[in-house]
Amino acid sequence: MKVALIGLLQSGKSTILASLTGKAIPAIGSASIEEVIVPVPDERFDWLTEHYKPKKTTHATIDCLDVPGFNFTDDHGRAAAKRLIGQIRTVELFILVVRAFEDPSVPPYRNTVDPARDLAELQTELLLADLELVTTRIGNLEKQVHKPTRAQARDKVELALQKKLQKAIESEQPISSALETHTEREMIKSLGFLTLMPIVVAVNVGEDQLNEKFDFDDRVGSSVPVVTICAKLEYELAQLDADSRAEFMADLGIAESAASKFIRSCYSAFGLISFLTVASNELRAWPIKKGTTAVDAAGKIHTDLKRGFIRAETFSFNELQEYGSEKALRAAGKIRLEGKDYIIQDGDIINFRFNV
Ligand SMILES: Nc1nc2c(ncn2[C@@H]2O[C@H](COP(=O)(O)OP(=O)(O)OP(=O)(O)O)[C@@H](O)[C@H]2O)c(=O)[nH]1
Ligand SMILES: [Mg+2]
Repeated sequence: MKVALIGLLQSGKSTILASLTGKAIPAIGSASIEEVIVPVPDERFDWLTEHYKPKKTTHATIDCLDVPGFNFTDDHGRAAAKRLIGQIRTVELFILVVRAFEDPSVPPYRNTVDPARDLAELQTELLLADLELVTTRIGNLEKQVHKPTRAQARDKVELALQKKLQKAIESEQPISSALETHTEREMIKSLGFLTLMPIVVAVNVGEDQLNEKFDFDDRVGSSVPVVTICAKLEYELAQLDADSRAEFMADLGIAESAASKFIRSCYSAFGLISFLTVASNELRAWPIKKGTTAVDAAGKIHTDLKRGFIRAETFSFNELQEYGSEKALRAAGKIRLEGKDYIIQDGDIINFRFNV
């Protein structure tokens, strides 16, 4: 999965990413997009590592783009933002990072800290970028539909659709709200509309705001996950060794780091689950879309596994924990031999049998 962290200047995007990787924060004011690979936290891993003692463990990862902050307050900033926005149209999820923390040493965007206003500005800019795209497309299609080409009928349908999308944007609605059918979605998929992208809102709060609730329903609708995160604190936590971190978190009354909550919310916003494999001394988590069949899941690992698929030897992590060992599971008849069309469940541990 590829996601982009976007936001206004200095909202804490790079610090959030550094807290997810444990690596250093890159210098402030970078002008180019950096790619950061973030491992997906999975509490099952610790138990499984203890149980199987594999030589190697490989977490599922999320490919995150750290996009330099947008500054829409002047022409130079707008031009830079436009260029950056052009480079993130192909990701699959946007994380909108807005600043709520007060800190006199970090000058706020437009001179005041106001997450709701910043979120509104970001969304308006995304809508404007889409409006530009839609308008250009309508211009082209209007010329094209008069030509008796093979695509004429299709062009007419698309033109009507684009006009509908234009209306939606003009009333400040995202493109996603105006699409009614799968066919419509397919028709415009390749254009890379920004407001078609699923989003997660990350509010970067101060240490004294950890329990504050932020309600942006009137802006983003209630289906958009909103997570609060104190990037600075999370970054400091990430620098500690595991024991001190656990102690520190217990002191603060935190059950799960906000960073890991944050990653999980991206995972679910994107409809992803993980299945696990234990083979050749490697424990590995594989991210797949909910609803993926066994044969397609096998294909994620290797095309040979898909081609020569015989059966998926499957049990769930929870059952393994309950019964204590694979041997006990086998004795209890809990190891299933699933066929090609079996729908993989989150936490399935799978050994693919194949023959090529
Ligand atoms: N007090 C406080 N400062 C923070 C927090 N998060 C980030 N900062 C500070 O804010 C400044 C900007 O943080 P970055 O993570 O570089 O923000 P950014 O969004 O990546 O910035 P640009 O890429 O330049 O837009 C740095 O000086 C951080 O130390 C926070 O939660 N609390
Ligand atoms: Mg940055």
